Amino acid sequence: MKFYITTPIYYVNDVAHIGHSYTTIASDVIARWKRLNNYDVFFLTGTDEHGAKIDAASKAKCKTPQKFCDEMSAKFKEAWKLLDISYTDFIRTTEHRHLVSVEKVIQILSDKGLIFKKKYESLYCVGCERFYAQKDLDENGCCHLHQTKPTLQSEENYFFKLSSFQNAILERITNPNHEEYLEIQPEERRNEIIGKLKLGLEDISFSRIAVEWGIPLPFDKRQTVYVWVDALINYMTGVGYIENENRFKKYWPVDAHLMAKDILWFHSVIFPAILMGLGLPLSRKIYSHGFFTLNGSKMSKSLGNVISPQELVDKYGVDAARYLTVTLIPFGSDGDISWEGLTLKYNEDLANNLGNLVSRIIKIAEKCFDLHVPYVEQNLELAKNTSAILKENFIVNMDNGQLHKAAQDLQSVITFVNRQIETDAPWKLIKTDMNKLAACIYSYLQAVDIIAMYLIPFMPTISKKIWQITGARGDMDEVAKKYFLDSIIPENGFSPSNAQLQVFGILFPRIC
Ligand code: ME8
Repeated sequence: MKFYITTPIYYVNDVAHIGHSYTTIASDVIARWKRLNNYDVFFLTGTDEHGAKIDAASKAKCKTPQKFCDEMSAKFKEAWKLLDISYTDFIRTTEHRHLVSVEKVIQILSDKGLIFKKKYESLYCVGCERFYAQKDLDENGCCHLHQTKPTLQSEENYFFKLSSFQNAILERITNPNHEEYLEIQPEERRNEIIGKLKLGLEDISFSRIAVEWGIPLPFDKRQTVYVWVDALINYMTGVGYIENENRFKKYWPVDAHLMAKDILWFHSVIFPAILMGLGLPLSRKIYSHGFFTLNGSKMSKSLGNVISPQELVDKYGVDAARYLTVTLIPFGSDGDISWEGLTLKYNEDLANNLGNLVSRIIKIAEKCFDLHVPYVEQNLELAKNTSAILKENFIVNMDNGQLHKAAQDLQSVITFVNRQIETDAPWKLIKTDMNKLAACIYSYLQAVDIIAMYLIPFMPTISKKIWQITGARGDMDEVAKKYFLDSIIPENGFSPSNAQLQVFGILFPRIC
């Protein structure tokens, strides 16, 4: 089965910070989880490079827009490499393949009579790259997100007949039995969209006359395509809309879009309308997470108020940075991030719980059996219980994008195994019953192997390290794929008796 997942394409006027990282790591965790569950995954991310905002940012740096975009887009790629993001493709809206796609989409919509010319006057926020009605602004007439006053713009533009799709979109968002049901998570956000949709839809301008840095309309080269329309089409270009028809047929439609709530409207209303206009199937699911502040303030590079991927990795290491970023704030809620909060979670979940579990088992195995636990009895009870608990909760939470809950499930099971060790008190068995001690360690190792397989999506490198430490057999990804397919624990366990265990430095050193 195929699974097509996307992040937003990020504006290149900014560099990646923990907000962008959250969406991208969350998408990566889901993509890796689906791969482990034997899906053929296409994972798309990229950069949004046209429009007035990028044009202005490039001018401020005295660079041509293209050069500016090349440099900034490369920085996003570097950030995702650093965070071990396993994307299938990285789309840039200034690529030729995208230009061809956008031209084609606009031409089809125009040929179908869905595009018309109209004189228009409204308030435009360059930060959001969108028009606002006065009622959408705050009491000072400012945009809620940027806290700036939109400027009045008056143009003759090409409009899209968005209003004609109102009922069709409502039907697809509200009726789970509709064959093109578009699921929006969480419920609260879905209800907001439905409420807004019920108020009615106005036709929307699809072109700009005053913005040069964009893709010219195929039928009127004096105007460029509105940057949001250009941007949404990336999801089609990325899987080969024009350049690779077979690939497009294989992966379309999108199975999961991830983003924050700021851009949900575009994905749940404008994009579906474009797809319906083109006669293409709609995306299946949208996960919309909350918006994060840092120490109570908006994150912004110019305010010096950001946490960058590099800072995260320097402090916690790659895998811990990934884990902390996506599990600190409950999915769907807004939240405030701080270094203190991240470090607290690091120490609790990783140093004290997971790291301690692996280290105490290996220490006893080293001390008593020189890292080869002899064959005595293959007790898989603990592994079976671990497996059962995770199977029940973790899978559902992952499928609902509730990554913080899936991580809590993992933590509970790690605590469960740690408690079992307390109950068995293996340090007392050293003096009384070496056979029982060997059986206990064997059983802990199998439970840790199961935990490590569930950890793969969050911590692709450390999970493999744990697999080596416990002397587990076979290529971990392959073993995990088989295990997730049939949930069967091999008769001899994953780490056989007498396997060579490995000592290691501290997996997660405590941070003060
Ligand atoms: O909107 N908290 O790009 P963008 C949580 N180019 N998530 C955050 C965040 C924060 N403080 N800051 C950024 C655009 N994000 C368009 C998208 S898609 C066809 C076009 C994340 O660079 C979050 O995913 O402003 C949010 O939706 C996205 O970055 C906005 O990125």
